Amino acid sequence: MKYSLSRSAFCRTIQLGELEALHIQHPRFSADILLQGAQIIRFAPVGTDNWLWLSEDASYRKNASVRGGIPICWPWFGQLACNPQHIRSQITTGPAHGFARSQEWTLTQLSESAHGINLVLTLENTEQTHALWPFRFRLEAHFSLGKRLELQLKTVNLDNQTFSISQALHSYFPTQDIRLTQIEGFNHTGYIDTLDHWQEKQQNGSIRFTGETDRIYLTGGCQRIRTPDSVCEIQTLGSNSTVVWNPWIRKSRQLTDFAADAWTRMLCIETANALHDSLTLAPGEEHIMGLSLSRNHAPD
Ligand code: TA6
Repeated sequence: MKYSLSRSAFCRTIQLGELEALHIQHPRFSADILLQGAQIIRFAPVGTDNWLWLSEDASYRKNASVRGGIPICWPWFGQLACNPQHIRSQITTGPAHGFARSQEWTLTQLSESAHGINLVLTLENTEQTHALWPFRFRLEAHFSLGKRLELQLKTVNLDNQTFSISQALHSYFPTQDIRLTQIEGFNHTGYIDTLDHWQEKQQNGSIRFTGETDRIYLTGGCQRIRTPDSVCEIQTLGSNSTVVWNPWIRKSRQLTDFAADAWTRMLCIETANALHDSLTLAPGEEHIMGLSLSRNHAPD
């Protein structure tokens, strides 16, 4: 059931290129969430810049993910062929990162207060999705925006058969310089290096970037992005795998809507259920994977 914005104090719909977005102007923050893919592309508490990175070359087209913010990768993460057998075996082919990010979601809940806003965007199976992935499902993106950015993605199996998924909240973060950025929270954690024959390796200390980086860390929990001028903390829920990605110079040239030097100003830390951490849901079963972002200024 579509929620009407007619009585909303802080939310209205706007048009960005071919796409419709929820534009939120709250006394404490502003935000923009695309209805396509339930993709939040901007969250800026008063007095701060966007906590999320959004490509300056981003285009807003139907059926194409927008470069930045938090794309929702579902019902598989990455290339289908790189997924575990029980996920690959459900269908023959499909787009990288699944189809949820290119579907039109519906605003189904909204509550507003002086402290912030809670809203839910929902996607249910359609003929189009069923042709791609033959299962009945409900997907709910629960946003809780205020002092923090909280996003919880709930998958519900509405079918009479079991299905398996992998998924990720493909969060893009800004930095003044990736070469002066480090990620804490993965010390002594194993990771799969997708750029080195998917070998398992061990992380020692903080993650630093000296080249193209595309790793699946075998843990969730509390992570910290330390950039030259801020510290962003990510608290995850229902996730035991995290993708860390920066395309660096060469890969950047292969990316859509991505300036040649944009790699210096962004990184992705993606809360996931991937590989060993993928999920199998029985009929009626549900799973919630989520993140909570908070941010403060780096100590001088
Ligand atoms: O999450 C990392 C990754 O899988 C990279 O390998 C790269 O493909 C990136 O996602 C971007 O994918 P996209 O389809 O959004 O261009």
